[in-house]
Amino acid sequence: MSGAGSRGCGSPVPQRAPWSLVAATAAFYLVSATSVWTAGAEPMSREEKQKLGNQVLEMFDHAYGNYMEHAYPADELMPLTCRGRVRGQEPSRGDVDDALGKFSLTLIDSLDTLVVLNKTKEFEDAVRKVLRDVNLDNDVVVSVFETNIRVLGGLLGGHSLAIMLKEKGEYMQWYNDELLQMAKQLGYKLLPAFNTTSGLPYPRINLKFGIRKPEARTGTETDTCTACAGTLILEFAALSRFTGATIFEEYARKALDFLWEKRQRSSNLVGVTINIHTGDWVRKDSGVGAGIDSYYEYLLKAYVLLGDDSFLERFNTHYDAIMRYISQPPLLLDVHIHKPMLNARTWMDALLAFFPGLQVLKGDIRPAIETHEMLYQVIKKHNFLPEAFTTDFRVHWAQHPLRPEFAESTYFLYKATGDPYYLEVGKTLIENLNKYARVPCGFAAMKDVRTGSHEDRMDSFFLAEMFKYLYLLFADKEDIIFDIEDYIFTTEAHLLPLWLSTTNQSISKKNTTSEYTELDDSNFDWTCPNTQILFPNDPLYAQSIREPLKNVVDKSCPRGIIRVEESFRSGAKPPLRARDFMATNPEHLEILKKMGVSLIHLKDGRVQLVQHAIQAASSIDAEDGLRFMQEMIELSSQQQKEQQLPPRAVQIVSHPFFGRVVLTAGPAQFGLDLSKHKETRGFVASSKPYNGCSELTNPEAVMGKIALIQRGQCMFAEKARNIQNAGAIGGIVIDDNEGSSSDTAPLFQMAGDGKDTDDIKIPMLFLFSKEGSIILDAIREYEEVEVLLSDKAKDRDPEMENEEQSSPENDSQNQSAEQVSSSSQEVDLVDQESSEENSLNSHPESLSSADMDKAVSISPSEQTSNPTENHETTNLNGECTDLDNQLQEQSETEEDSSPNVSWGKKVRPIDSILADWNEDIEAFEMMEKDEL
Ligand code: DMJ
Repeated sequence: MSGAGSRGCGSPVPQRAPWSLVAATAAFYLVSATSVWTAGAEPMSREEKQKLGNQVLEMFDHAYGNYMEHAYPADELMPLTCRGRVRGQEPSRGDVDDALGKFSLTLIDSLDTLVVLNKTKEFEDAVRKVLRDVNLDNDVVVSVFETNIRVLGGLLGGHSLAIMLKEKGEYMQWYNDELLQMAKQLGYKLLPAFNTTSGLPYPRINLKFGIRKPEARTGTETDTCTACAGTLILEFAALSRFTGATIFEEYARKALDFLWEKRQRSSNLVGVTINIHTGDWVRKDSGVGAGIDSYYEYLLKAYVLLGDDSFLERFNTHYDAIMRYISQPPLLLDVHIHKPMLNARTWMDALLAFFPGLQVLKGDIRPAIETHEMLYQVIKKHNFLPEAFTTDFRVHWAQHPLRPEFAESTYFLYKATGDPYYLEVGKTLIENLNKYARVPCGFAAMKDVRTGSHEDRMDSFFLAEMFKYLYLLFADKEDIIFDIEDYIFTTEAHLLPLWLSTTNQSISKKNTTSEYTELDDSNFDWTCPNTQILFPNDPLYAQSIREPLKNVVDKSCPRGIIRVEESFRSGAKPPLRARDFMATNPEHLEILKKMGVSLIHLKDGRVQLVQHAIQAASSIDAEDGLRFMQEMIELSSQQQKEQQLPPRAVQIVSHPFFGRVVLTAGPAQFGLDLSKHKETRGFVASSKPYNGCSELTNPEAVMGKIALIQRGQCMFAEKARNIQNAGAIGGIVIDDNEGSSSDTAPLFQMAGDGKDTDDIKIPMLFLFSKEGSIILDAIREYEEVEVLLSDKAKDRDPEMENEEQSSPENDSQNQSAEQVSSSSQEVDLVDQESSEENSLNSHPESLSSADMDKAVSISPSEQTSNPTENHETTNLNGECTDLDNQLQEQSETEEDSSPNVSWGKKVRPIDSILADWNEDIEAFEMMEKDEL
């Protein structure tokens, strides 16, 4: 360990020091913790660890097996419809699809996972398939970043372990660097992206045609994210060092050098997006999550892998800034790079969950434990980490695409502390994945952690990362066929051997700058070596740090918001706060003008704000304008959310679905409110006429059932009345727009007809055509289909699951299911069939600070209200309001919020179900206040 410590502090570079850093850190902690552990979390027996490890293997088989059987050679598995996702054959999901290059992405991303999981035979087969089937020359535009971390990284990880196995003498004896050759081919395909004056790569490239040719359909972009430009060095340097072709490492270093030069000099922070031609920061907000995350990760890991001190010095400089401004333990909050005491937002994204793991590598354990603990409590509240959550731990973006970052940090914290608590955390992750995300054909991403609804999506990183980290968490050294500490994990958890640090070093040290900030170690306890916290003698060290935070999510006053207010008090606030703005106040208009913000009155009564920084009176006024616009965006989006009804769930509960398929449904502004009343359960029946626009001719068929009605030709309320008159207990309106899906269209709420709709007593939900066809297909196949309409999916009955697992129909159970995915989190459009009084809500949340020269539209009623006062747990004076009791009550009732409802044939007495559900209703009402 002394080698690691002295190395990190700038003494001569020992040849294999980086290796020592990784291996020795982990080893020390394991020894100290396992030998003297006395109290705290109970140690986990070897049997239990093995059992959990085996469970991970079984889960991997389920995911990988279904991919290979039903999706391969497509890039990804669509686990609800049980088929491959082929780009161009599915509705576009926007940027997410840029990871798909028709190169069997999931197979390549899974290669080294197979070896880690001791599936050597399967690895050998998989490599043969890659060599036989994968084409890297497709006419498809892909993300340079994603292709690098997933495909180049996957090929290099596969190569690294292939040569390791070959050397062992049993497997892969035929292997002759073929994966490396493919990696090199791909590397050359990515190089044209670097043809910019800055050396920062274009964000996208056409695998066949490169960048510029007209047929490339790319090369016109001006911006890229910092992580996109700064997450290449590990793969590119490994490629150079494996092959001797230095150009790759040179290009990646040049991009990193440029980013380093462009850091904001007074704060030492970087923004989220940068202009690849001018180097100007396009988005000047800065955090450790989306858009920046792996830039920091790669600086530290580049030092570990390549033995180049300049990377460590850069990392330390940034880390110092992160800990000064962004880290507000246990929170990590984005700030502005020029005014780093000013928070840029009041929510955090799920990607930052990797950061505690990186802090472990850095040796700064205390904040790692704190942030990890906070994240774990968010997970315990919502089963998964939502894509974004507020500083008071409400859901901000409700999706969860089975991201591995939290598992990654859990693994590294366990390695560092040896605290069995982290094994229990891993066990919870496994349980939640099996309980909520497992479907018959793989694991489905969560579309909404609140409703438990699924998305027809299983990203390749789930196999590349999640199973690796979970398996390693429970594995002892002898469970893995090689020494994991001889390797470093890339951001996609691909393994690169540390011996590369001493191979083909010819280009090390070129192009490095020497401007580093002299850090004043005296004020910080994250200096290196950190004797204070790196070698805690107390085996209960981690627990003692977690203890004060044990109720942070449910009970404490979020510090981030206080800090926003403090920073405003300290003079960084814009002269006019968004919440105070009144479009009729001449003084306000004058201030706006000074800040370069103009006001446009739209015909529909809304006003639109547009900022042109160059029109501001001074650069300070321009910055004030920027902050004002950001505040306005947050305010406006908050208000929109308040006006929206949350999405609802349609859960198919009858055989052979048993509650496993959960469809996201749009609510209605009339009829029974499912968030306030118990859910409605019943068999479905199509109404006649199908559009439900006149008296039903088949009342006997829909009586006591949930009627299916097609959208169109009359108002939603009219349909509801007609099915209600026929005796239906609920209705599902299915979109008549064929192929529509919540993948590609935002959900909306069905509006009334402008008249009194109190007479409508039954619940009504809306499904897009693809989701609706899942139910229609099920009727065709199984005739009797029972569904549950609710605001949140219910747990499945374990007994039913057992029955189901032994059923031969298990495999086909879900194959008729259709896509339920969406990248949009919004539920705010009012249907075109609604009355004119219901105007469309705008989508200010889709504006980022990068869009500042665009516009924010606000409705007149929004101009003076103050949502912050209603919802944040800190009031505007920065004082903590007392929500403790309310939250306590909520957490108590939440314990029981998922009763075991019987799906399918087995029926519980209605009284018992009602008793359970009444508790749920109370809990949900409480939750609704808090987060929906
Ligand atoms: C992975 O592809 C990589 O970890 C990347 O750096 C960001 N996160 C995704 C998974 O969430």
